[in-house]
Amino acid sequence: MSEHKVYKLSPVEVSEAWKDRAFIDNETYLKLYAESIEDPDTFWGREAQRIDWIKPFTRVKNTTFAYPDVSIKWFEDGTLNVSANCVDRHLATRGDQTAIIWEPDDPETPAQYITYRELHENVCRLANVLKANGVKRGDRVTIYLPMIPAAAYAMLACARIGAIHSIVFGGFSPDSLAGRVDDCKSAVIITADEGRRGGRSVPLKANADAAANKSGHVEKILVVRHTGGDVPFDPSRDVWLDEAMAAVDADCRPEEMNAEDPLFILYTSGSTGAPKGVVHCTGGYLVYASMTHQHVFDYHEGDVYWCTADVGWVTGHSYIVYGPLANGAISLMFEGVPNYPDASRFWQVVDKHNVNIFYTAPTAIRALMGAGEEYVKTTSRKSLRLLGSVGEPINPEAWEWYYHVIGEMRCPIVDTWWQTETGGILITPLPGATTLKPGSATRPFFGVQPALVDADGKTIEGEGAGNLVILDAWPSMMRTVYGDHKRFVDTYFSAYKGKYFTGDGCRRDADDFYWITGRVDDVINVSGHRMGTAEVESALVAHPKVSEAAAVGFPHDIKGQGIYCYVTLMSGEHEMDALKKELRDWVRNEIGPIAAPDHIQFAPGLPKTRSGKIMRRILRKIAEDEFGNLGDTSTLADPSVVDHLIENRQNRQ
Ligand code: 6R9
Repeated sequence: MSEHKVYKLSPVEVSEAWKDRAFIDNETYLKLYAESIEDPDTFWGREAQRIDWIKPFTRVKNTTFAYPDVSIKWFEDGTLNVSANCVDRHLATRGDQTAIIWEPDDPETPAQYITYRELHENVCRLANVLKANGVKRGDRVTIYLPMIPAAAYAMLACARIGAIHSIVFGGFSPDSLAGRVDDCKSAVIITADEGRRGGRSVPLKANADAAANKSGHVEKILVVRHTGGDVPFDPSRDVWLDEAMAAVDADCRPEEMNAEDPLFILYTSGSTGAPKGVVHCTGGYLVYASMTHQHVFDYHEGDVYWCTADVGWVTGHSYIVYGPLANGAISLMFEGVPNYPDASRFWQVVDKHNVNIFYTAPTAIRALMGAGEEYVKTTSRKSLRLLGSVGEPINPEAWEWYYHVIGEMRCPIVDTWWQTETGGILITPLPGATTLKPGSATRPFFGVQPALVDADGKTIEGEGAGNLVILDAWPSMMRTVYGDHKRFVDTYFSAYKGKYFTGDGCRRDADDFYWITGRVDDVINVSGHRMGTAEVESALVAHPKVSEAAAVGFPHDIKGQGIYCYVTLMSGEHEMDALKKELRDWVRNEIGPIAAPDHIQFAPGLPKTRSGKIMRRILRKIAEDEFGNLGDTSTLADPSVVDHLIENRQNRQ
């Protein structure tokens, strides 16, 4: 462990360039943090002025975590429009400045530079197309798009007319898409003919068709012509967006929305059941996304900022689109993958567009680290000033490589901890203010009160480890689970009454710095993507030959965690390798490639308690190769099951 290594990346110590740049030094951080906790109304009332309000709010914070009456409202009587904030208000000063740099999958295809003025026209036209197709304020619109500028147009067009978008990651299967469409009863899907990733095409329109046929709700599919591929088209239901956008007005009045009106729904995996529709609202979300984007990345006017996430995940929402565009930033959107055409691609793109701020996931860093330094050394990267990490704990080795090899000891690393539910970054260093420790997300952002509790809910003071909870509300937190407020309250506020439970384990060191250790619930984090074990299991048991299944995570060098499944077959079925492949493909088809199990082990029996509960703790240990340390097995109904599982465990990696 390199915990003892501490990087004092204050502006003075790192570089001259830093000295005059950072917005916030340590003293300012401590002062503002104290104010944000002691007097949130004053702090957030002032910070909220960073965005434009149509009708100013008179009340700032009105929140309670009291179980079961959890209620979160911020700026509740204010009105605004998110798209006006992200687009229109920049027109006077930055109309001709680039808003979005689009870098395509294929490096031979020219990049696109979309100015704020062009963004405005595209958003307005798409908004008018939505209206012409019957979308009204409050309606849900599903977006199933690749990483192309139209994804940002679609999000902002929904925000403009007060429709609620629900983005479904392009890697999800038709079934997963249909499930999400049905849950929020969305009558419109916006998709593209095809996506392009790593030189391969993704059949988005065909998937959307399959989902629409399965779902009872889809009335219209709006299709972006992207690759020009030959795709099925049903004129009674489908609309080519380029034609429709050319035919409507280039201006569209933004709807006046209440601060607490929903802005979007984003489905995410939890420990149980189907993915939850996390609901984020208008005012608090935008204030917080904008503020964190400015301060965590120390974003200054004219900086080129690149977040490599997909807009299908929350990181893409808050830190490719809403935060950066609210700040009038230049946001780079990349269609491709880190290793196509080869492992130099990220750094070539950095050089091509003179990227100053680069934000990616540990899984990408580890994969590129594995590919070797020669892919890095052929590039300059001189434009880089700051590096960010998100999605899972970054192991100190990957941190060091990122710091030394990519940033050449010039760039601070902001290890940002947050979740779909939190809407924005909650625990993070502030460059220029925070001493960095490789592997630690360090300290809370303004207004965030983390705490550690033990299994009984007792608060752990000072140095120690426990479950990470947040004690009070922050502006961008989720408001509810779409259509199921009780599930919201039960999932996040019932384990430790009066506190928001994150699902993460965490350690706090003697300097009060936080070290996230990973999920403590049944969520697996595969390459930074959340996967519920329950989802994988229910996909497996839907297969006619499977009687029972249990999925657990295991440590994986590149992906952080991999998926290991124990499968009991129906009697009479044979345990064959071909069936393992069939089951892997089955899960891939049911959920999407990110859920495909790394290992499947046939198990005639699963370890269960006498009351019939599967003992996942034991399955996890076996998958982790720690079967010398299985803990108490005395409550097992049939202990011999475990010996069989150990004998037949799969060789990993
Ligand atoms: C933004 C995002 C959330 C879960 C979260 C935690 C893990 C995210 C992290 C991190 C350690 C970091 N996580 N960032 N763990 N250090 N910097 O990733 O949202 O997809 O909802 O995942 O990811 O376990 O609970 P989401």
